[in-house]
Amino acid sequence: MTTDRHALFAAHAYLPQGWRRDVLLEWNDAGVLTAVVPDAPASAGIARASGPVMPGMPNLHSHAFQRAMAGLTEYRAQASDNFWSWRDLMYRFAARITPERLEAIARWLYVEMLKAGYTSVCEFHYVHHAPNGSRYANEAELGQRVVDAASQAGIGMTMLPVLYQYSGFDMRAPRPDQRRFINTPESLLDLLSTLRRARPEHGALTYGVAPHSLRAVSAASLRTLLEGLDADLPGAPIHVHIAEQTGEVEECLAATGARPVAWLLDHFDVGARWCLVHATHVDEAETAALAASGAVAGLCLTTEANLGDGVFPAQRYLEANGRIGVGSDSHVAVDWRAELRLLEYGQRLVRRQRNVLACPTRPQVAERLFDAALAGGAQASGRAVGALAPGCRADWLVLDAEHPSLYGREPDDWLAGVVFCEHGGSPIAEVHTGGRRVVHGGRHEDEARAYEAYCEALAHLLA
Ligand code: NGQ
Ligand code: ZN
Repeated sequence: MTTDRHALFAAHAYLPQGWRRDVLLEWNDAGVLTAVVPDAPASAGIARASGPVMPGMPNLHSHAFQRAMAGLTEYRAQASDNFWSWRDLMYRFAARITPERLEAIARWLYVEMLKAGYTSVCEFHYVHHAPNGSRYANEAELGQRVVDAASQAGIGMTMLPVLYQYSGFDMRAPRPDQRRFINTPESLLDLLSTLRRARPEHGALTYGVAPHSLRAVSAASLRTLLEGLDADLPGAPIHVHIAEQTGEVEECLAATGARPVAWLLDHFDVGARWCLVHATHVDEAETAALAASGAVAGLCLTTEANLGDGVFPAQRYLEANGRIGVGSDSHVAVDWRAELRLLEYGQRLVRRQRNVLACPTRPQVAERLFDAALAGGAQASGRAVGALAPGCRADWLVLDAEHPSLYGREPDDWLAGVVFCEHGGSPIAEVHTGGRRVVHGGRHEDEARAYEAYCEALAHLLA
Protein backbone atom coordinates (compact mmCIF):
# COMPACT_ATOMS: atom_id res chain seq x y z
CA MET A 1 0.00 0.00 0.00
CA THR A 2 1.40 3.38 -0.95
CA THR A 3 1.30 6.10 1.67
CA ASP A 4 0.54 9.30 -0.17
CA ARG A 5 -0.49 11.99 2.27
CA HIS A 6 -4.16 12.92 2.10
CA ALA A 7 -5.10 15.70 4.48
CA LEU A 8 -7.81 18.25 5.19
CA PHE A 9 -7.87 21.13 7.63
CA ALA A 10 -11.25 22.00 9.17
CA ALA A 11 -11.80 25.15 11.23
CA HIS A 12 -14.62 23.18 12.93
CA ALA A 13 -15.11 19.42 13.06
CA TYR A 14 -17.52 17.23 15.03
CA LEU A 15 -15.37 14.65 16.82
CA PRO A 16 -16.57 12.00 19.30
CA GLN A 17 -16.09 14.66 22.04
CA GLY A 18 -18.16 17.24 20.17
CA TRP A 19 -17.23 20.29 18.06
CA ARG A 20 -13.49 20.99 18.02
CA ARG A 21 -11.50 23.84 16.45
CA ASP A 22 -8.72 23.58 13.89
CA VAL A 23 -8.89 19.88 13.18
CA LEU A 24 -6.42 18.19 10.87
CA LEU A 25 -7.78 15.03 9.23
CA GLU A 26 -5.46 12.60 7.48
CA TRP A 27 -6.33 9.40 5.64
CA ASN A 28 -4.58 6.78 3.56
CA ASP A 29 -5.02 5.40 0.04
CA ALA A 30 -7.38 2.75 1.39
CA GLY A 31 -9.81 5.49 2.45
CA VAL A 32 -9.24 5.05 6.19
CA LEU A 33 -8.61 7.92 8.59
CA THR A 34 -5.09 7.76 10.02
CA ALA A 35 -5.04 10.91 12.16
CA VAL A 36 -7.59 13.33 13.59
CA VAL A 37 -5.88 16.17 15.47
CA PRO A 38 -7.74 19.10 17.04
CA ASP A 39 -6.05 22.44 17.74
CA ALA A 40 -3.61 21.77 14.92
CA PRO A 41 -1.62 24.61 13.37
CA ALA A 42 -2.83 25.47 9.87
CA SER A 43 -0.08 24.59 7.46
CA ALA A 44 0.41 25.74 3.93
CA GLY A 45 -0.43 23.27 1.20
CA ILE A 46 -3.21 21.49 3.10
CA ALA A 47 -6.71 21.88 1.70
CA ARG A 48 -9.20 23.75 3.90
CA ALA A 49 -12.76 22.51 4.32
CA SER A 50 -15.33 25.04 3.06
CA GLY A 51 -17.42 24.66 6.22
CA PRO A 52 -17.94 22.62 9.40
CA VAL A 53 -17.09 18.93 8.98
CA MET A 54 -19.03 16.10 10.58
CA PRO A 55 -19.28 12.32 10.20
CA GLY A 56 -21.61 10.83 7.59
CA MET A 57 -24.59 8.86 8.84
CA PRO A 58 -24.91 5.08 8.36
CA ASN A 59 -28.34 4.08 7.00
CA LEU A 60 -29.14 0.82 8.77
CA HIS A 61 -32.15 -0.32 6.79
CA SER A 62 -32.96 -0.18 3.08
CA HIS A 63 -35.06 -2.11 0.53
CA ALA A 64 -33.66 -0.36 -2.54
CA PHE A 65 -36.37 -1.36 -5.05
CA GLN A 66 -39.08 0.30 -2.96
CA ARG A 67 -37.65 3.72 -3.82
CA ALA A 68 -39.38 3.54 -7.18
CA MET A 69 -42.85 3.26 -5.60
CA ALA A 70 -42.51 6.13 -3.14
CA GLY A 71 -45.65 8.25 -3.32
CA LEU A 72 -47.62 5.70 -5.34
CA THR A 73 -49.62 4.19 -2.47
CA GLU A 74 -50.92 7.37 -0.85
CA TYR A 75 -54.56 6.97 -1.87
CA ARG A 76 -57.35 4.97 -0.26
CA ALA A 77 -57.80 1.73 -2.20
CA GLN A 78 -60.26 0.02 0.13
CA ALA A 79 -62.44 0.85 3.11
CA SER A 80 -59.52 0.61 5.50
CA ASP A 81 -55.96 0.73 4.21
CA ASN A 82 -53.21 -0.59 6.43
CA PHE A 83 -49.72 -2.08 6.40
CA TRP A 84 -50.95 -5.35 4.91
CA SER A 85 -52.83 -3.72 2.03
CA TRP A 86 -49.72 -1.61 1.32
CA ARG A 87 -47.71 -4.83 1.29
CA ASP A 88 -49.98 -6.31 -1.39
CA LEU A 89 -49.31 -3.28 -3.60
CA MET A 90 -45.59 -3.43 -2.85
CA TYR A 91 -45.50 -7.12 -3.85
CA ARG A 92 -47.13 -6.26 -7.19
CA PHE A 93 -44.39 -3.73 -7.73
CA ALA A 94 -41.67 -6.20 -6.69
CA ALA A 95 -42.94 -8.62 -9.34
CA ARG A 96 -41.96 -6.13 -12.08
CA ILE A 97 -38.35 -5.68 -11.00
CA THR A 98 -35.67 -6.88 -13.47
CA PRO A 99 -31.93 -6.95 -12.83
CA GLU A 100 -31.33 -3.85 -14.98
CA ARG A 101 -34.17 -1.90 -13.35
CA LEU A 102 -33.03 -2.85 -9.88
CA GLU A 103 -29.52 -1.65 -10.57
CA ALA A 104 -30.77 1.66 -11.99
CA ILE A 105 -33.17 2.27 -9.09
CA ALA A 106 -30.55 1.39 -6.49
CA ARG A 107 -27.88 3.54 -8.13
CA TRP A 108 -30.16 6.59 -8.11
CA LEU A 109 -31.32 5.84 -4.55
CA TYR A 110 -27.71 5.71 -3.36
CA VAL A 111 -27.00 9.01 -5.09
CA GLU A 112 -29.92 10.46 -3.15
CA MET A 113 -28.65 8.90 0.07
CA LEU A 114 -25.21 10.42 -0.40
CA LYS A 115 -26.67 13.85 -1.13
CA ALA A 116 -28.67 13.52 2.09
CA GLY A 117 -25.52 12.70 4.07
CA TYR A 118 -25.93 8.93 4.42
CA THR A 119 -22.44 7.60 3.67
CA SER A 120 -23.19 3.90 4.08
CA VAL A 121 -26.19 1.63 3.85
CA CYS A 122 -27.30 -1.78 5.16
CA GLU A 123 -29.24 -3.33 2.30
CA PHE A 124 -31.88 -5.82 3.52
CA HIS A 125 -32.08 -7.55 0.18
CA TYR A 126 -34.84 -10.08 -0.40
CA VAL A 127 -35.88 -10.08 -4.07
CA HIS A 128 -33.58 -12.88 -5.23
CA HIS A 129 -35.26 -14.83 -8.04
CA ALA A 130 -36.95 -14.39 -11.40
CA PRO A 131 -40.65 -13.46 -11.36
CA ASN A 132 -41.76 -17.10 -11.62
CA GLY A 133 -39.58 -18.04 -8.67
CA SER A 134 -36.88 -19.78 -10.72
CA ARG A 135 -33.27 -18.98 -10.07
CA TYR A 136 -31.30 -16.67 -12.32
CA ALA A 137 -28.34 -18.30 -14.08
CA ASN A 138 -26.29 -16.41 -11.52
CA GLU A 139 -28.31 -17.14 -8.37
CA ALA A 140 -26.92 -13.93 -6.83
CA GLU A 141 -27.74 -11.76 -9.86
CA LEU A 142 -29.99 -9.28 -8.09
CA GLY A 143 -27.81 -8.93 -5.00
CA GLN A 144 -24.82 -8.35 -7.25
CA ARG A 145 -26.68 -5.57 -9.07
CA VAL A 146 -27.33 -3.82 -5.77
CA VAL A 147 -23.70 -4.18 -4.70
CA ASP A 148 -22.59 -2.76 -8.07
CA ALA A 149 -25.01 0.16 -7.73
CA ALA A 150 -23.42 0.99 -4.37
CA SER A 151 -19.89 0.99 -5.82
CA GLN A 152 -20.97 3.14 -8.75
CA ALA A 153 -22.55 5.70 -6.45
CA GLY A 154 -19.66 5.56 -3.97
CA ILE A 155 -21.63 4.62 -0.85
CA GLY A 156 -20.38 2.07 1.69
CA MET A 157 -22.48 -1.08 1.94
CA THR A 158 -23.34 -3.90 4.30
CA MET A 159 -25.13 -6.39 2.04
CA LEU A 160 -27.58 -8.56 3.96
CA PRO A 161 -29.14 -11.30 1.81
CA VAL A 162 -32.50 -12.14 3.36
CA LEU A 163 -33.80 -15.56 4.32
CA TYR A 164 -37.52 -15.63 3.53
CA GLN A 165 -38.92 -19.13 3.84
CA TYR A 166 -42.52 -19.06 5.10
CA SER A 167 -45.50 -16.75 4.92
CA GLY A 168 -46.39 -16.95 8.59
CA PHE A 169 -45.76 -18.50 11.97
CA ASP A 170 -46.01 -22.31 12.06
CA MET A 171 -44.12 -22.58 8.79
CA ARG A 172 -47.05 -21.55 6.62
CA ALA A 173 -46.38 -22.09 2.91
CA PRO A 174 -45.25 -18.98 0.99
CA ARG A 175 -47.81 -17.09 -1.10
CA PRO A 176 -47.43 -17.05 -4.88
CA ASP A 177 -46.50 -13.35 -4.75
CA GLN A 178 -43.59 -14.17 -2.41
CA ARG A 179 -41.90 -16.68 -4.70
CA ARG A 180 -39.13 -14.30 -5.77
CA PHE A 181 -38.02 -14.14 -2.14
CA ILE A 182 -37.99 -17.81 -1.12
CA ASN A 183 -34.93 -19.76 0.02
CA THR A 184 -33.93 -22.42 2.49
CA PRO A 185 -31.12 -21.55 4.89
CA GLU A 186 -28.83 -23.71 2.75
CA SER A 187 -29.74 -22.05 -0.55
CA LEU A 188 -29.44 -18.60 1.01
CA LEU A 189 -25.98 -19.42 2.36
CA ASP A 190 -25.02 -20.67 -1.12
CA LEU A 191 -26.28 -17.42 -2.62
CA LEU A 192 -24.22 -15.46 -0.10
CA SER A 193 -21.07 -17.47 -0.97
CA THR A 194 -21.67 -16.95 -4.69
CA LEU A 195 -22.10 -13.24 -4.16
CA ARG A 196 -18.97 -12.97 -2.02
CA ARG A 197 -16.94 -14.81 -4.64
CA ALA A 198 -18.17 -12.45 -7.36
CA ARG A 199 -17.90 -9.31 -5.22
CA PRO A 200 -15.41 -9.88 -2.40
CA GLU A 201 -15.34 -7.69 0.70
CA HIS A 202 -13.29 -4.49 0.55
CA GLY A 203 -13.01 -1.28 2.51
CA ALA A 204 -16.47 -0.12 1.42
CA LEU A 205 -18.25 -3.50 1.33
CA THR A 206 -19.09 -6.13 3.89
CA TYR A 207 -21.69 -8.87 4.35
CA GLY A 208 -24.10 -10.29 6.91
CA VAL A 209 -27.50 -11.95 6.80
CA ALA A 210 -31.10 -11.04 7.51
CA PRO A 211 -33.75 -13.52 8.54
CA HIS A 212 -36.70 -11.50 7.23
CA SER A 213 -38.92 -11.74 10.31
CA LEU A 214 -40.07 -14.36 12.80
CA ARG A 215 -43.03 -14.84 10.44
CA ALA A 216 -40.73 -15.84 7.60
CA VAL A 217 -38.36 -18.33 9.29
CA SER A 218 -38.66 -21.12 11.85
CA ALA A 219 -36.55 -21.50 14.98
CA ALA A 220 -34.76 -24.42 13.30
CA SER A 221 -34.10 -22.64 10.02
CA LEU A 222 -32.87 -19.54 11.83
CA ARG A 223 -30.47 -21.71 13.81
CA THR A 224 -29.17 -23.38 10.63
CA LEU A 225 -28.71 -20.01 8.97
CA LEU A 226 -26.74 -18.56 11.88
CA GLU A 227 -24.54 -21.65 12.20
CA GLY A 228 -23.75 -21.43 8.50
CA LEU A 229 -23.01 -17.73 8.80
CA ASP A 230 -20.63 -18.31 11.69
CA ALA A 231 -18.76 -20.95 9.73
CA ASP A 232 -18.06 -18.43 6.95
CA LEU A 233 -18.26 -14.99 8.54
CA PRO A 234 -17.96 -15.23 12.31
CA GLY A 235 -19.46 -12.24 14.08
CA ALA A 236 -21.06 -10.78 10.93
CA PRO A 237 -24.17 -8.62 11.38
CA ILE A 238 -27.63 -10.18 11.70
CA HIS A 239 -30.68 -8.01 10.98
CA VAL A 240 -34.33 -8.98 11.43
CA HIS A 241 -37.72 -7.25 11.19
CA ILE A 242 -39.07 -7.93 14.64
CA ALA A 243 -42.30 -6.32 15.87
CA GLU A 244 -43.64 -3.75 13.46
CA GLN A 245 -47.32 -4.56 13.52
CA THR A 246 -49.60 -5.48 16.42
CA GLY A 247 -51.00 -8.21 14.16
CA GLU A 248 -47.66 -10.01 14.06
CA VAL A 249 -47.21 -9.61 17.82
CA GLU A 250 -50.57 -11.34 18.33
CA GLU A 251 -49.74 -14.11 15.87
CA CYS A 252 -46.39 -14.65 17.58
CA LEU A 253 -48.10 -14.86 20.97
CA ALA A 254 -50.61 -17.36 19.63
CA ALA A 255 -47.93 -19.49 17.96
CA THR A 256 -45.19 -19.37 20.59
CA GLY A 257 -46.73 -18.02 23.79
CA ALA A 258 -44.32 -15.06 23.72
CA ARG A 259 -44.09 -11.65 22.09
CA PRO A 260 -41.53 -11.39 19.23
CA VAL A 261 -38.74 -9.51 21.03
CA ALA A 262 -39.15 -11.64 24.18
CA TRP A 263 -39.15 -14.83 22.10
CA LEU A 264 -36.02 -13.88 20.16
CA LEU A 265 -34.09 -12.83 23.28
CA ASP A 266 -35.11 -16.10 24.97
CA HIS A 267 -34.17 -18.43 22.14
CA PHE A 268 -31.09 -16.83 20.57
CA ASP A 269 -27.92 -15.26 21.83
CA VAL A 270 -28.91 -11.72 20.85
CA GLY A 271 -26.04 -9.28 21.33
CA ALA A 272 -24.10 -6.51 19.66
CA ARG A 273 -24.09 -8.10 16.19
CA TRP A 274 -27.89 -8.01 16.03
CA CYS A 275 -30.09 -5.25 14.66
CA LEU A 276 -33.79 -5.53 15.49
CA VAL A 277 -35.57 -3.45 12.87
CA HIS A 278 -38.95 -2.02 13.86
CA ALA A 279 -38.83 -3.07 17.51
CA THR A 280 -41.91 -0.87 17.61
CA HIS A 281 -44.18 -2.99 19.80
CA VAL A 282 -42.27 -3.81 22.98
CA ASP A 283 -43.64 -3.97 26.51
CA GLU A 284 -41.66 -2.63 29.48
CA ALA A 285 -39.82 -5.87 30.14
CA GLU A 286 -38.88 -6.26 26.48
CA THR A 287 -37.70 -2.64 26.31
CA ALA A 288 -35.34 -3.20 29.24
CA ALA A 289 -34.16 -6.59 28.00
CA LEU A 290 -33.50 -5.31 24.47
CA ALA A 291 -31.51 -2.38 25.87
CA ALA A 292 -29.48 -4.73 28.08
CA SER A 293 -28.75 -7.10 25.17
CA GLY A 294 -26.47 -4.57 23.44
CA ALA A 295 -28.34 -5.10 20.13
CA VAL A 296 -29.34 -2.10 18.03
CA ALA A 297 -32.99 -1.12 17.65
CA GLY A 298 -33.31 -0.18 13.96
CA LEU A 299 -35.75 2.72 13.78
CA CYS A 300 -37.21 3.82 10.46
CA LEU A 301 -39.41 6.65 11.62
CA THR A 302 -40.65 8.03 8.30
CA THR A 303 -41.58 4.58 6.98
CA GLU A 304 -43.09 3.56 10.32
CA ALA A 305 -45.23 6.70 10.25
CA ASN A 306 -46.12 6.18 6.59
CA LEU A 307 -47.21 2.58 7.20
CA GLY A 308 -49.10 3.32 10.40
CA ASP A 309 -46.93 1.06 12.57
CA GLY A 310 -46.95 2.68 16.00
CA VAL A 311 -44.56 4.56 18.28
CA PHE A 312 -41.42 2.96 19.76
CA PRO A 313 -40.92 3.78 23.47
CA ALA A 314 -37.72 5.69 22.75
CA GLN A 315 -37.52 7.62 26.00
CA ARG A 316 -37.66 4.55 28.23
CA TYR A 317 -35.29 2.66 25.94
CA LEU A 318 -32.66 5.41 25.82
CA GLU A 319 -32.92 5.81 29.60
CA ALA A 320 -31.97 2.15 29.82
CA ASN A 321 -28.94 2.89 27.56
CA GLY A 322 -30.49 1.10 24.61
CA ARG A 323 -28.70 1.46 21.27
CA ILE A 324 -30.45 2.89 18.24
CA GLY A 325 -29.79 3.65 14.61
CA VAL A 326 -31.93 4.97 11.78
CA GLY A 327 -32.90 3.68 8.35
CA SER A 328 -34.86 4.94 5.38
CA ASP A 329 -36.42 1.50 4.75
CA SER A 330 -39.14 2.07 2.09
CA HIS A 331 -37.53 5.41 1.10
CA VAL A 332 -40.65 7.51 1.27
CA ALA A 333 -38.05 9.93 2.67
CA VAL A 334 -34.28 9.65 2.24
CA ASP A 335 -33.06 11.97 4.96
CA TRP A 336 -31.57 11.03 8.34
CA ARG A 337 -32.46 14.51 9.61
CA ALA A 338 -36.14 13.69 9.11
CA GLU A 339 -35.69 10.35 10.91
CA LEU A 340 -34.13 12.00 13.97
CA ARG A 341 -36.68 14.81 13.98
CA LEU A 342 -39.60 12.39 13.84
CA LEU A 343 -38.03 10.24 16.55
CA GLU A 344 -38.22 13.22 18.91
CA TYR A 345 -41.53 14.55 17.57
CA GLY A 346 -43.31 11.20 18.05
CA GLN A 347 -42.35 11.36 21.72
CA ARG A 348 -43.42 15.02 22.01
CA LEU A 349 -46.83 14.29 20.48
CA VAL A 350 -47.46 11.28 22.70
CA ARG A 351 -46.17 12.90 25.92
CA ARG A 352 -47.15 16.50 25.28
CA GLN A 353 -43.68 17.67 26.34
CA ARG A 354 -40.63 19.12 24.60
CA ASN A 355 -37.02 17.93 24.36
CA VAL A 356 -38.09 14.48 25.53
CA LEU A 357 -35.01 12.63 24.26
CA ALA A 358 -32.49 14.94 25.91
CA CYS A 359 -30.98 13.78 29.19
CA PRO A 360 -29.19 15.56 32.04
CA THR A 361 -25.73 15.07 30.55
CA ARG A 362 -26.90 15.70 26.96
CA PRO A 363 -29.31 18.65 26.91
CA GLN A 364 -29.13 19.11 23.11
CA VAL A 365 -31.64 16.65 21.64
CA ALA A 366 -30.15 16.69 18.14
CA GLU A 367 -26.61 16.01 19.37
CA ARG A 368 -27.72 13.18 21.60
CA LEU A 369 -29.72 11.49 18.82
CA PHE A 370 -27.05 12.14 16.18
CA ASP A 371 -24.37 10.52 18.36
CA ALA A 372 -26.63 7.58 19.20
CA ALA A 373 -27.55 6.99 15.55
CA LEU A 374 -23.89 7.22 14.44
CA ALA A 375 -22.79 4.66 17.03
CA GLY A 376 -25.74 2.32 16.57
CA GLY A 377 -25.65 2.63 12.79
CA ALA A 378 -21.94 1.80 12.75
CA GLN A 379 -22.50 -1.18 15.04
CA ALA A 380 -25.33 -2.51 12.89
CA SER A 381 -23.19 -2.05 9.76
CA GLY A 382 -20.35 -4.16 11.11
CA ARG A 383 -17.94 -1.62 9.59
CA ALA A 384 -15.62 0.96 11.17
CA VAL A 385 -17.73 3.99 10.29
CA GLY A 386 -19.65 6.73 12.04
CA ALA A 387 -16.88 8.77 13.66
CA LEU A 388 -14.08 11.13 12.73
CA ALA A 389 -11.45 8.97 14.44
CA PRO A 390 -8.32 7.11 13.33
CA GLY A 391 -9.18 3.65 11.99
CA CYS A 392 -12.62 4.72 10.79
CA ARG A 393 -13.61 5.07 7.17
CA ALA A 394 -12.91 8.58 5.86
CA ASP A 395 -16.61 9.40 5.42
CA TRP A 396 -17.66 12.95 6.21
CA LEU A 397 -20.02 15.80 5.39
CA VAL A 398 -19.19 19.47 4.97
CA LEU A 399 -21.91 21.87 6.09
CA ASP A 400 -22.75 25.21 4.58
CA ALA A 401 -22.50 27.50 7.62
CA GLU A 402 -24.21 30.26 5.61
CA HIS A 403 -27.34 28.17 5.09
CA PRO A 404 -30.40 29.86 6.67
CA SER A 405 -30.81 26.95 9.12
CA LEU A 406 -27.31 27.54 10.53
CA TYR A 407 -26.46 31.17 9.88
CA GLY A 408 -25.52 33.21 12.94
CA ARG A 409 -25.63 30.19 15.26
CA GLU A 410 -22.88 29.05 17.59
CA PRO A 411 -21.43 25.54 17.03
CA ASP A 412 -23.43 24.15 19.97
CA ASP A 413 -26.64 24.90 18.04
CA TRP A 414 -25.49 23.67 14.62
CA LEU A 415 -26.78 20.10 15.00
CA ALA A 416 -30.15 21.43 16.13
CA GLY A 417 -30.23 23.62 13.03
CA VAL A 418 -29.35 20.66 10.82
CA VAL A 419 -31.94 18.31 12.38
CA PHE A 420 -34.86 20.52 13.41
CA CYS A 421 -34.82 23.40 10.95
CA GLU A 422 -36.43 23.00 7.54
CA HIS A 423 -35.92 26.10 5.48
CA GLY A 424 -35.61 24.67 2.02
CA GLY A 425 -32.57 22.97 0.57
CA SER A 426 -30.07 21.18 2.72
CA PRO A 427 -27.20 22.56 4.78
CA ILE A 428 -25.10 19.58 3.64
CA ALA A 429 -22.90 21.00 0.89
CA GLU A 430 -20.31 18.26 0.38
CA VAL A 431 -20.11 14.54 1.04
CA HIS A 432 -16.91 12.49 1.06
CA THR A 433 -16.66 8.70 1.24
CA GLY A 434 -13.39 6.83 1.65
CA GLY A 435 -11.68 10.22 1.46
CA ARG A 436 -13.15 10.97 -1.97
CA ARG A 437 -15.57 13.83 -2.63
CA VAL A 438 -18.75 12.45 -4.21
CA VAL A 439 -21.13 15.36 -3.55
CA HIS A 440 -20.11 18.94 -4.20
CA GLY A 441 -22.33 22.03 -4.11
CA GLY A 442 -25.18 19.69 -3.18
CA ARG A 443 -24.76 17.67 -6.40
CA HIS A 444 -23.50 14.13 -6.80
CA GLU A 445 -20.74 13.63 -9.38
CA ASP A 446 -22.82 10.98 -11.22
CA GLU A 447 -26.20 12.58 -10.63
CA ALA A 448 -27.25 13.29 -14.22
CA ARG A 449 -26.41 9.85 -15.59
CA ALA A 450 -27.85 8.04 -12.59
CA TYR A 451 -31.08 9.99 -12.90
CA GLU A 452 -31.38 9.27 -16.59
CA ALA A 453 -31.02 5.53 -15.99
CA TYR A 454 -33.53 5.73 -13.14
CA CYS A 455 -36.10 7.51 -15.32
CA GLU A 456 -35.71 4.91 -18.01
CA ALA A 457 -36.23 2.08 -15.50
CA LEU A 458 -39.25 3.86 -14.08
CA ALA A 459 -40.83 4.34 -17.49
CA HIS A 460 -40.79 0.56 -18.00
CA LEU A 461 -41.88 -0.23 -14.46
CA LEU A 462 -44.88 2.05 -14.53
CA ALA A 463 -45.86 1.34 -18.15
C1 NGQ B 1 -40.47 -5.50 3.66
N1 NGQ B 1 -41.23 -3.62 4.90
O1 NGQ B 1 -39.93 -6.60 3.77
O2 NGQ B 1 -40.29 -4.77 2.68
C2 NGQ B 1 -41.39 -5.04 4.74
C3 NGQ B 1 -42.81 -5.39 4.43
C4 NGQ B 1 -43.25 -7.59 5.54
C5 NGQ B 1 -41.48 -3.06 6.09
N2 NGQ B 1 -41.71 -3.84 7.07
C6 NGQ B 1 -43.06 -6.85 4.26
N3 NGQ B 1 -41.45 -1.78 6.23
O3 NGQ B 1 -42.89 -7.14 6.61
O4 NGQ B 1 -43.78 -8.71 5.46
ZN1 ZN C 1 -37.69 -3.48 6.14
